[in-house]
Amino acid sequence: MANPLYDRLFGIHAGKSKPFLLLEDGTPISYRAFLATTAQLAHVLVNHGLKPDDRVAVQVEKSPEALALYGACVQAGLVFLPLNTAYTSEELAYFLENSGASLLVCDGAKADQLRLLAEGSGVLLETLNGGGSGSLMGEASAQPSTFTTVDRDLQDLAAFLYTSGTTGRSKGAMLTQDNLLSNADVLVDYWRFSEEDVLLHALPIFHTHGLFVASNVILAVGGSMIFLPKFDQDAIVERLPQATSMMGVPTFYTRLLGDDRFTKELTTHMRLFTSGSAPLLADTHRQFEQRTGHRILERYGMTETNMNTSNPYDGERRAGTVGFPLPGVELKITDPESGVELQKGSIGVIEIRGRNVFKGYWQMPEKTATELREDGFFITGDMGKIDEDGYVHIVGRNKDLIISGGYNIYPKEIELVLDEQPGVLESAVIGVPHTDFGEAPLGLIVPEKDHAPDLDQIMASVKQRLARFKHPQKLLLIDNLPRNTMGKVQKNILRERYSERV
Ligand code: MLC
Ligand code: AMP
Repeated sequence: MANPLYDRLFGIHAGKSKPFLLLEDGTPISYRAFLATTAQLAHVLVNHGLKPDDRVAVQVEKSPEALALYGACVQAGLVFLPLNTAYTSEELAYFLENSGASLLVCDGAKADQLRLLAEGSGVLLETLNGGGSGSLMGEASAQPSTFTTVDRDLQDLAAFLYTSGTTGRSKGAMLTQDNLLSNADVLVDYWRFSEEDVLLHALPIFHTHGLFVASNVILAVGGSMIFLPKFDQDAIVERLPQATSMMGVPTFYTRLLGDDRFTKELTTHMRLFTSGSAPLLADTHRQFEQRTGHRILERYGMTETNMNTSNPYDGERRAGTVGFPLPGVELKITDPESGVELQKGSIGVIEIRGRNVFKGYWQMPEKTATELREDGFFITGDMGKIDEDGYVHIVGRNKDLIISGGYNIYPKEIELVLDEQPGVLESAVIGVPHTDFGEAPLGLIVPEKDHAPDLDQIMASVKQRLARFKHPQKLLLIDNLPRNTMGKVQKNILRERYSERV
């Protein structure tokens, strides 16, 4: 028996003195040291009585120790459940309750606030701060630096990543070892990663992009990562000369293009820039090429599927497209109503099948059944087409979703909060263009008859309950919501009417 994900991504690096992580201040962390921390953390987890398949919820700042905690969960056969640091206690309460997590690891600054919540749900609590201090590492430092890896099968669960839904309830996407490993292997080949690579890593590690696409790929080849706590333009400009490759969301690239220090000279040595998680404007693609001579390689993925398509490494990287289905990934375009496959060139829903596709939503068999077909195709909810040359284009979404700076926001979640407010009859949240984040939410409120809801009060309530990135840019009072004959709110009309009003 073995543990394929651990053995292939982590175990093979045992004893290596090569730097795995290069921290912001230049400190290198070798593979050997990283794996020792991983093993120590694995001991702490099992000493707490955690058993294979138990969930470990983690809401901490990005740090080497946080990444080692991912490795520790894999090594001990536990399910890693990373959470956006922006989530409020109310949001966190849902994730703990829904996932049935056994342990919550949080920042020390939030511990008092979360202790009650954790105790109430019978969840153990440990702290891990951005600098690596806290109770977790305190316990880990006393543990042996080797750990007997727990046996796992490729079909066993490795991670839960929560993704919001159109009903406003988040769903835990269950990802297996095979989902993660097969995708990492494909990306290594497709994007030509090798142990010579030094990836500039400025993404958060609580989502697919920063955790699986970036970190798993570098682990798979034994390369190095310049591991920045967050996207910081000064740090990027300073560290780019030491990197070979960088992965980002479109906001990274539009921000860099707005910086005079980001020159051709700074990037000449670079091998690869990739973009994903949100649409990269064709204009940004062109401007980037004009400035640096590099064509950004755009790819398309999802929490539920990891990476699906990519522009080619050697062939033409076409602006405004997400390239071709990756090897081993089947992609078809179907009619949104009938599910029948459409011909080349027609616009329909993108469906995906392959080893990359998740196992289903945790304890939501009905939701799983509506999105994951019995034949294995996953209905992404993205609208697209395949052109004459086989390139996939994403032209819109068949799901009510806003993507802001690469973070997903389901309007329903905000609408539920708005609808509860005094004097509010109903509401609609739409995505409007935002120069930095691509899109941002705007809240439209219809007051009850003869009421004048207090918008400041409502905004304060939203801020208390929902993560910062979900806060509407603005709230507007309007007379009524346009509806079609079926009674469905016509958000396209609202977008046309109010996009200019932010
Ligand atoms: C930060 N803020 C945001 C925001 N990020 N608001 C809306 N949308 C966002 N994405 C808030 C901050 O809290 C702050 O609030 C204010 O906006 C300005 O912050 P900032 O300092 O300018 O933002 P910054 O911290 O620099 O963050 C922006 C960012 C970050 C783009 C660098 O959001 C980011 O790293 N995004 C990457 C998301 C990602 O990894 N997605 C992958 C999902 S996986 P205040 O109140 O303090 O002013 C996936 C699958 C796939 O989608 O295909 O990859
Ligand atoms: P998430 O749930 O955070 O994994 O977000 C997945 C969604 O991001 C997809 O369903 C797409 O709508 C969007 N997405 C990811 N990559 C791209 C891309 N390159 N272009 C357009 N949309 C993208």
